[in-house]
Amino acid sequence: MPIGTTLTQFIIEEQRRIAGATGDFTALLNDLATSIKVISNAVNKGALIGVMGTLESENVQGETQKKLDVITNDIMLRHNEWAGHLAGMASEEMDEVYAIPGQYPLGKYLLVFDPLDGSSNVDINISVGTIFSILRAPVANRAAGTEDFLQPGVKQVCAGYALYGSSTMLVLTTGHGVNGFTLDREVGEFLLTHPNMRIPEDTKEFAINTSNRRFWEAPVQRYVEECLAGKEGPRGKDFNMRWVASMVAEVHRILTRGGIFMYPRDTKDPAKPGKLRLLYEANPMSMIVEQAGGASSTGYERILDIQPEGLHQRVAVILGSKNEVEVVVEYHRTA
Ligand code: P6P
Repeated sequence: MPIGTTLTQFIIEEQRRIAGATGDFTALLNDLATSIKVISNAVNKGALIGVMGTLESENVQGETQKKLDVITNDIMLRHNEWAGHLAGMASEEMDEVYAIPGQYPLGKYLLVFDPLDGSSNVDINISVGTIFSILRAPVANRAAGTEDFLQPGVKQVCAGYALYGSSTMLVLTTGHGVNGFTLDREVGEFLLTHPNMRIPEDTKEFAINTSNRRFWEAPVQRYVEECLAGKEGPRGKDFNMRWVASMVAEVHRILTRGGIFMYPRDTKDPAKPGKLRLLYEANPMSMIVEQAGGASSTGYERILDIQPEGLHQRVAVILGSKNEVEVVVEYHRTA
C-alpha cells in the first residue's frame, strides 16, 4: 500500500533542483530527522523513563535547565557530529560553539538549534519543539569559530522545527516554500502531509504574554489595546488571543490558520532588548514565516536582515500574517 511521499524522497527531489548538489545537504537533513525521531521518543515517553523534572544547573541564558533540555541537546550532538557534514554546532544549551570531535571529518555546514523550545511546558504535557537553522560554513572543512555563526538570517540555507504535540511534525524550508511532514511511528518515516504551507495575510488572532503589558513600548500598547477594543474600536473587528509559552506551537498555529505572535522588547530587563534568541529562534522562524507568505520584524527592522553580534543575542519578535505585522510596524514607525 503506497505510504505517500517520505521526507527522504522529498529532499532528494528538492536536491535535483540544485545544480551541483553533492547529496551532503540531503544526508545532513536525514541525520537531523533521525535526531528528531529520537527526541520525539524521549519526549513522548516522559515520566515513563524518568526524563521529567528540573536540574540544579542553569544554561547560558540563566534559565534553570530541565532534564530534557540536556538530554535533547546531547541527542542533537550525537546524531549530527559524526557524518562529516558540519564544521561546528551551536545551541541554546551551550555557552560556546561545539567543536566537531577530532575523530570525525569536518563539513561545509553549520547547525544551530534550540533542542527543546518551550521546555518549561514539558512537565505539564503541553507541546514543545526543536528549532533548527542551517548555514554554510564560511570556510568548508575547517573547525568553525563563533564568528562563523554570526551571519544574518538571509544567509540560512534551511530552517525548520519539530513539534512534539498530538502528533510529531517536522516543518521545514530550504528557500522554496514551506512543507510539513508527520511522523508515522509504525513506518518510522516522516510523510508529507502539509505541502506548501501558506499564512493567510489577515488575521483576528494575536499571541502575546499580557502579564508583561506594563513593560511594553507605546506601539505595542496601542496595538493590543485596539485588538481588545474589538469591533467597537478602531480596528472594527473582534480579536481572539492565545499564549502557549511555546514558540514552536504558536508558529505552527499561525502557519495553519494565520495569526500574529509578539515577544516585543520591553523595559522588564533593560539589558535584554527582547527575550527570544536571534540565531536559533527568531531567524529560523522568520525564514519559515516569510517563505509561507508572512512577515517578521522587531517592530523597527526585518529580523532576517539583522547582523548578529553574539551567539546568544536576543531580539524582539513580531511575526505572522503579513498585513497584521505591517500594522504593528507602522505603529512603531509613527510613534
Ligand atoms: P514567557 C520558551 O521559553 C520561549 O523561549 C518561547 O518558546 C516562548 O514563546 C517564550 O519563551 C515564552 O516566554 O515569558 O511567556 O514564559
